[in-house]
Amino acid sequence: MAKKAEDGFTPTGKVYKSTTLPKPTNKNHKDLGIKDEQLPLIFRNMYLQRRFEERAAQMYQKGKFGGFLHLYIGQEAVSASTVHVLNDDDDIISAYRVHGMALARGTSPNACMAELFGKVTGCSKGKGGSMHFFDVEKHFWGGHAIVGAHIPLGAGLAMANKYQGNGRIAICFFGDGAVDQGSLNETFNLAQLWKLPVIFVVENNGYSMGTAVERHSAGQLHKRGEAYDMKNGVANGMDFFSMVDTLTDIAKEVRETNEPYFLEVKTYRYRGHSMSDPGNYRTKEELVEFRSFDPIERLKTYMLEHKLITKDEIKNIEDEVNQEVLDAIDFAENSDFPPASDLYEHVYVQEDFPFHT
Ligand SMILES: Cc1ncc(C[n+]2csc(CCOP(=O)(O)OP(=O)(O)O)c2C)c(N)n1
Repeated sequence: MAKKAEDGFTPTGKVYKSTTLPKPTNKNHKDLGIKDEQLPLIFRNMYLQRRFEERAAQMYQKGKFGGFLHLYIGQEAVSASTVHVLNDDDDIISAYRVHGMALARGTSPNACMAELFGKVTGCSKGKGGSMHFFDVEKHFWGGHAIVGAHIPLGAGLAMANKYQGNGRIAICFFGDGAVDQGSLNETFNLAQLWKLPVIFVVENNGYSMGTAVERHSAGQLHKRGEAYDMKNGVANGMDFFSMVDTLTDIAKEVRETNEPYFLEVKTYRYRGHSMSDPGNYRTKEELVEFRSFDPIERLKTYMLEHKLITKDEIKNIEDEVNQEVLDAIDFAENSDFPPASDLYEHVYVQEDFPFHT
């Protein structure tokens, strides 16, 4: 007789543990070539990402804007390290949990907040909203809401770079929910076959909506690369230094060899999938555990312990950022909605070829 269905097939009501983090690097900032004076700026940016989103959530709850709002809170070390390691003209493309990455890349909080509010001053002219932040001048290519759909675009950016011989690489982020999409497998095949300079990064934050990763994906995610002979590895996404350590080596290698790499970043999102998600699928203990690895607190403690900053200086940075975010809200509130005549504008790329400059 056939065996009765068990976990993974029949709903059990069991709460699954999500990600287990790999050990953080032993290297300090000097080992990683990070200058003393850079650290407060990195901290500032990570804090900006956090504060921006906390306020965005508040504005959403006040009904200042609608649609979806997916917060990146907890994952800020991933965006900050990416921007730290990559060159400014390397291409970044991401999924829909995207505010942190845009702010890390340098899109202004004003343009980001205005985008949430659907205002014409937003980074996508108010037409994208939360999931579709874009900043082409900063080589930031969004902001894509259909799970897995932008993975081929990431390879496309890399292909354009290789074709033009400009030395740039592309980095393409997606969530663990995207690893089982056909688009990933088709893209991996061509990226490896055509030797495209792209880093694929799965931000494994433990859950795809409310489904724990071990319930939706078989095996270790990064090993999916092995089927295509693609180099792959794992990094601790809750620790800025670990991410810098790993990404520096990968970026160097991808740039030199023109070969793709698949990195699994183990991280955690503190908030629900979106604003309407109460997160009943995980335990309070798990949340507390991951909060103890908080990437921003970790960097703050490191700087204090190494006497790279004082408590007063930290407070000044935090006050400054808090004000910057409040100013962004004012800016967004006082901006106009796009005119109706804009409806058919900017919905397709420019006419001149090649599109990717
Ligand atoms: C093709 C497709 N199927 C379903 C959805 C609905 N959906 C939106 S987000 C999501 C889960 C994605 O989870 P993950 O990729 O792990 O990203 P995370 O939210 O954890 O950052 C799903 C199923 C979608 N947007 N696109």
